[in-house]
Amino acid sequence: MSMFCYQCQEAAKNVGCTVRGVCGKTSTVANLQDLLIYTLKGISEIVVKGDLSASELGDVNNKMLNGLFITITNANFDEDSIVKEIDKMIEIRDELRKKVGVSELHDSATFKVNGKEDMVKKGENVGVLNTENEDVRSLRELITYGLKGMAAYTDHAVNLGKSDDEICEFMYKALQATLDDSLSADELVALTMETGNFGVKAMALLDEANTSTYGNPEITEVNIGTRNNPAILVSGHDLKDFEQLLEQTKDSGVDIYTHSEMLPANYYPAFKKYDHFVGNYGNSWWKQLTEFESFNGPILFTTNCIVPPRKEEIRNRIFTTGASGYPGCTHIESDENGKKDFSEIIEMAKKLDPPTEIETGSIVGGFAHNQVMELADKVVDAVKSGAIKRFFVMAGCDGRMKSRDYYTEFADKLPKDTVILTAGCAKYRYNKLPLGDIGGIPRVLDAGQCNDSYSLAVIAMKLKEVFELEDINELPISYNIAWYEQKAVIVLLALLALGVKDIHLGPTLPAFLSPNVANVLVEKFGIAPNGEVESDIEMFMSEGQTA
Ligand code: SF4
Ligand code: SF3
Repeated sequence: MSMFCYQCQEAAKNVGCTVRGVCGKTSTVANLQDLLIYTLKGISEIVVKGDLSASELGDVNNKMLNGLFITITNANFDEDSIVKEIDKMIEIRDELRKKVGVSELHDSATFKVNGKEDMVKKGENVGVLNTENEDVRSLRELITYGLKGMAAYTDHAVNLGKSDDEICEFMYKALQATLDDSLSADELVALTMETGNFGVKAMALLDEANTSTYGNPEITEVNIGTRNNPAILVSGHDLKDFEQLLEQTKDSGVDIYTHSEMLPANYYPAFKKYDHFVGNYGNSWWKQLTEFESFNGPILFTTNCIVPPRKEEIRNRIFTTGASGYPGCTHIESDENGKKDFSEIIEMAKKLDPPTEIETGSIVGGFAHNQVMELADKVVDAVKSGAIKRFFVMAGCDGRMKSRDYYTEFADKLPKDTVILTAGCAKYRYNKLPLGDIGGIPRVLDAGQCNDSYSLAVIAMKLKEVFELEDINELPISYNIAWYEQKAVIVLLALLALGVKDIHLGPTLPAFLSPNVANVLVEKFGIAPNGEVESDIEMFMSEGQTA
């Protein structure tokens, strides 16, 4: 076995990738990522034992967030940039160690490596399987993956000037705890729940950062056709990068389109003012190789999900920034003030053909919490009159496996008096189906990116208030969530922390849940895998009560 990774839903045989990732990650990248995480755990031990506060750590917090983000599925495949990151983190770690002068530290806080090969070897010995007890391993990884998701959300907020020391301090504490052999399984379960609580805080922080900077998302008809100008396609999740590119392409004759998880940028008032922002091109992340081919112009990845581009011609048109990276693609760094110079992409776009149209028409979105609350009276009336019988939260991720057809079929076969609440790229499984509306309320309400799943929790909490219910689980809302990468893990933990029960999770339960840990989630929270479409719909429709 040259690597072991089971952090995403597409882990080989739903056990783990051991030779090369199904995602395309090489064993070298996997081992380097394991070492990067290990180094961050070492830093965390020094921070915790040295009693350092996040405020005195300053930029180290941001580097810790970025380091975690780099290891999220499909974010960064670039060995050299991960090596650089490890070197940087070891330097920070050693400086902190000198500063606090604590002794008796874990190997992660003191190990030395010399060059890439040495790093890979070390990484092979400090990864997931280094924890022998499968339940402890499962809980440690569940927490670590939750922290990766939390880091992504916090990192986006930081890019918009919002941070929260409490979140970072918790992250150091939790990272350190995953190497602490004295903790019992019960203590790790408690820490998992605390991770969910901080997940809610991180998502609220990002929501505040996005809406205070760009306004509240509003109902928007998004064009999915094309125009006849050269253009740049923007993928990933970072709105600050998107804004900078829009500004730099103003009056350049180059159009801008969103791809995959950047689609919700279309819903923000601040971006609507740009005439050269045309709409969305294409679908979910896993269809990118064919869609990039027909797009013709350059593509900017602001974060995950990258699919390894096999053709050199496409690789040459891909640019990465932030935590994302791919070998052979140009990476754009920011200056010390967070400014990025996108002129190379813009110049390339001018020389290339306009996009080839692959679809025409529009899709509707922009139903984040503020917009839904503006429609609250209509929604509440529809529930009271029985026009809406049940809501289905179908947020989360999409993936390339055939088993995900379940979600298309599920959405299609749901009774016509139900409404889907969604966020994340899971929506591409059904957002172009003609599902109609209920008295003017579309049957698919898209709140935005996976990063905006917080909106769905806010909507549920507000509805609970309006219907004067004691418990969020009394609402006529069912949760049928699709997961793929680690941001979905923090969304799940956040929902559990908010008291949501009976979440169905698919298309498979995570490989990193040991049978005992899965049992805890089943018994305490009613988590269940999905089954067959018809029987699942029947079961959901018969459960609970309408308000
Ligand atoms: Fe496998 Fe997923 Fe890990 Fe990639 S991220 S190596 S597909 S488990
Ligand atoms: Fe999608 Fe990668 Fe998770 Fe942001 S783009 S939801 S999978």
